[in-house]
Amino acid sequence: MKLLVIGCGQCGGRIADEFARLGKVARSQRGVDILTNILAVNTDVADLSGLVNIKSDYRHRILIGANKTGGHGVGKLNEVGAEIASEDGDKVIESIRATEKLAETDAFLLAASAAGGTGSGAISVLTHLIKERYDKPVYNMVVLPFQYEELTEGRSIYNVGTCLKSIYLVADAIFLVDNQRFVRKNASLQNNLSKINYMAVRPFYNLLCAGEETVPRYIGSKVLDAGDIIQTLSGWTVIGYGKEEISRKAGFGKSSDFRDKDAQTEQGTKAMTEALGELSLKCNPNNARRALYLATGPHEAMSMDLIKELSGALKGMATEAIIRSGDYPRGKGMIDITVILSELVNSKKVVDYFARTIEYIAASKKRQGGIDWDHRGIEESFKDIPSLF
Ligand SMILES: Nc1nc2c(ncn2[C@@H]2O[C@H](COP(=O)(O)OP(=O)(O)OP(=O)(O)O)[C@@H](O)[C@H]2O)c(=O)[nH]1
Ligand SMILES: [Mg+2]
Repeated sequence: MKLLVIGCGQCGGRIADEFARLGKVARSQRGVDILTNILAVNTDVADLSGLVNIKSDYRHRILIGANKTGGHGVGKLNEVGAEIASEDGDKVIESIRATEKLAETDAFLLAASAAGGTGSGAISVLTHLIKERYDKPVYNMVVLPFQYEELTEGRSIYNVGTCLKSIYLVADAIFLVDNQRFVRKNASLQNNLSKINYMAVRPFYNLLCAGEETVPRYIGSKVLDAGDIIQTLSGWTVIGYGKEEISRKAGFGKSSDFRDKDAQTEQGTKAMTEALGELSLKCNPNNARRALYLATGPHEAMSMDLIKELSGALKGMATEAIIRSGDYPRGKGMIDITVILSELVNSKKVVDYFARTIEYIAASKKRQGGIDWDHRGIEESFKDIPSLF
């Protein structure tokens, strides 16, 4: 599957940069192209300059709203980010049009943080703009803030609420990535951020490569291609990745001893358990209506027994989901699993953001006097969360 990735704001730009790095790895290590283009859009010159892997010309690093912000960002006001994106959105469309391999793009992926200003405001506007012009799925990847940010800045909750509402109205699917899930103690924030970006993007590597292979020995017995992924992705979505080394005990599939086969399937299910434990946002798999997994490992390890076992394990967790799956015979000494849970019907985290945004709006309106906010239902109040486009 080939993506055209667009990063919005600082966080989104860095995530797009990580995709660009992964794209280079795919090309050099596997000889496949998984991206048709990578763009970064920002109101901030310094953020754009800090990127490493995205081409540095103005068509790939797109500065918007320079006349309004002087190139210094929008200072967390996501409605300003949205306004600038709609004024300058044609710059992004121009860059998309200039993409040499645009026709090969299977889907767009736009990334941003929900709590900031530029990315949080721009992502829904740009998604809408792209959807109006191209008949391809447009996915979003949205990063949720750290707990300390929520506690210290009321405004960030409001940004998250308005961003989530707006993207839900336009994007075909939204990958949720929770910063707080990835916090590792004893590391500086900057290191954490790069690590989080790596961990958020890493699960896409095999997923995107699998369907692009042309060498017969790397083509699975059940290929997971763009069609399967597009069929799976809908609404709120999470992604996870797990890996397990194939121990000597399990051999490398060459042994016909039944105990070795057994050990291999056991390692496969361990990797599946890890992937489900490391989802980009904590959620109950029973809330997913669609799911997908890809098993990657040495040719000999990709047995029907393994696939049967893995499907059973996922079905046992995501009981309400239609499950798609594939195998990808590539790599050595390791079985790794990528899992996607999609069309989540109930995410506590998302519902909480909406509720807190409504509280935030109610509190600020109450301060201004007027409406009896204490006696309004959630349905009625939901309408009061402004949409950004
Ligand atoms: N995972 C991850 N989160 C980030 C990164 N950079 C910023 N964030 C998070 O993103 C939020 C802040 O949003 P930014 O992306 O910096 O904001 P922006 O879109 O550039 O908007 P303005 O700077 O306000 O114009 C906070 O919740 C940060 O924790 C990053 O590289 N990775
Ligand atoms: Mg910024």
